[in-house]
Amino acid sequence: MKRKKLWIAATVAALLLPGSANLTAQRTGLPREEFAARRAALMKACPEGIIILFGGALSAPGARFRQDNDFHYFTGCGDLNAVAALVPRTGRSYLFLPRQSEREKMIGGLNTLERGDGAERFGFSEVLPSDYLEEFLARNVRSERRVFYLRLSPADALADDRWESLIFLARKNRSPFDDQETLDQYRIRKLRTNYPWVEFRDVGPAVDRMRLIKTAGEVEILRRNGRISADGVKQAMLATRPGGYEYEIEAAAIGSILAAGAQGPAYAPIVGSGPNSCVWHYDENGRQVQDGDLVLMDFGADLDHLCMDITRTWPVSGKFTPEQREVYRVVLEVQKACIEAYRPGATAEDVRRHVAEVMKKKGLDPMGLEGGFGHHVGLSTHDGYGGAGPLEAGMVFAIEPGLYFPEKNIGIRIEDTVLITATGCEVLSKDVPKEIAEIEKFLATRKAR
Ligand SMILES: [Mn+2]
Repeated sequence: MKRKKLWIAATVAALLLPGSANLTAQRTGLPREEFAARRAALMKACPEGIIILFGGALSAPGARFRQDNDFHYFTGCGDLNAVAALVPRTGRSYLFLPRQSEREKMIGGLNTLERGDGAERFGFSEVLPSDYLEEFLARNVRSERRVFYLRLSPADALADDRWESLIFLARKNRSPFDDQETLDQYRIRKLRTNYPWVEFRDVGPAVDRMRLIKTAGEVEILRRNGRISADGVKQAMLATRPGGYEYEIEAAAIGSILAAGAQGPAYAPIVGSGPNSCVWHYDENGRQVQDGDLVLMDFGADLDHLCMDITRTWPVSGKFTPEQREVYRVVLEVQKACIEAYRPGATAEDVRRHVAEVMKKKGLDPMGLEGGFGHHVGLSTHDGYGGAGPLEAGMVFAIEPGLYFPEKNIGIRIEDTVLITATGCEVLSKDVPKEIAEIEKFLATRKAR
C-alpha cells in the first residue's frame, strides 16, 4: 500500500517537475528575441495607451489547440485563455494566464504562469494571473493616454483570412439560432462597457502590415515547410492506384508531414479524383479512384504556425490522356508565366500582361485563364488582406491557376507557394514534379501492389 502511494507521489512529481514541462511546450521554430522584437515594433506602431491581445479560449473538439494567429505572432505562447497587455510608454509587456488546479496541471500540464518561466521563454516583463487583469487595466488606464488598441478587425483562422472568416460568420448568422456574437465581439463590448471613456483603436492594420513581410526566421521555417509539404504530395502520388481510395492518398501525405515534424495540415486536404477534381474545395476524399481519372490534390503542412499551399494534378494510370495533356499544358504555362512575373514592384496587371504575352508567343489558347495575384500565405493559409498593392520582397504568395471542365471530368490546378525575393521569387514548393514528363516518370516508379 505504502509502496503504491510512493509510486503515485513520484508520478505526480514527475508531471509537475520543470523537466516535464514539455507536456505543454510549444514547438516554435523562432527564438524568444523575435517575439520580443515584434512586440517592440507593434508598440512603436501603436504608441499610445495599452495594447490588449487576446489568445484563443477554446480548442476545437478532438483537435490539438492551435493558438490564435495574431496572439501567437506577438507572444509565441501556446497556452489557452492567455491575454497579453503591452504598454508602449514603458515598453513593458505582460502576460495574463489563469491559475490552474492541481488536477488541471496533472491532466494537461502546466501553463506558463504555473511554470513561472514566461520571462525566460517568451521575454515577458511579468506573467500575472488572469484575475488581476481588470485591476491591471484600471491601474494603468489612469497613467496612460486613454486609448486601447485591440483587434477590432475580424480574427483569421488556420485556413481562412480575416475577410473569409467574416463571410463564413455571415453565413452562420443566416440561421436565427446560430447568430450569437463572437468571442471578439463580446470582449470588445465588455471593455467598452467597463471603460466607456477610453478610445478604442484597431490594432489589426499594424498587425497585418507586419505579418505580410516575413522575417529571416520565418523564411527558414517556410523553406523547411516547402520541403516537407512537397514530400507529402510526392508520397501521395506514389500511393495513388486504380481501385484505391482518395483517403489513402490523403493518408500518405498526412503521415509524411507528421513524421517530418509538422503539427498537421494547413487546411482540410483536398483529394478530388475524376468528377471531384472539378470541385474547388472538395474535401470529403471518400471516392474510389478509377483508372483514367485525374487526381487533383491541394495540400500543405502547418509547421510552427506557418502554412504551405501546394496543388498538383496527376493521372491515376500514370499517363495523361491527350485531352488531359492539352488542358494541363495550358494551366502549366500560365502558372510558370505568373512565377516569371512575380518580383518586387509587380502589380496584378503586370502579371496578367506577362501571361498574355507568353501565351501569345507560344501560340497557346489560354482557355479563358488570366494571370494575376493569388493569395498571401503565412500564419493562415489564406493570409492578410489579399493582393491589392504591388509585390514586395519578403511577401509569400500562392500562385494557383486552374481550369475545370466538369462535363469531361477534367479539373486541373497547379499551385506553388513562392517567396518574393530582391529580384524575383523563390518557389518554396519546387520539389514536387510539375512538368508532364516529370510527373509520368515519377509515377512510373510506383511499386505494383
Ligand atoms: Mn491556395
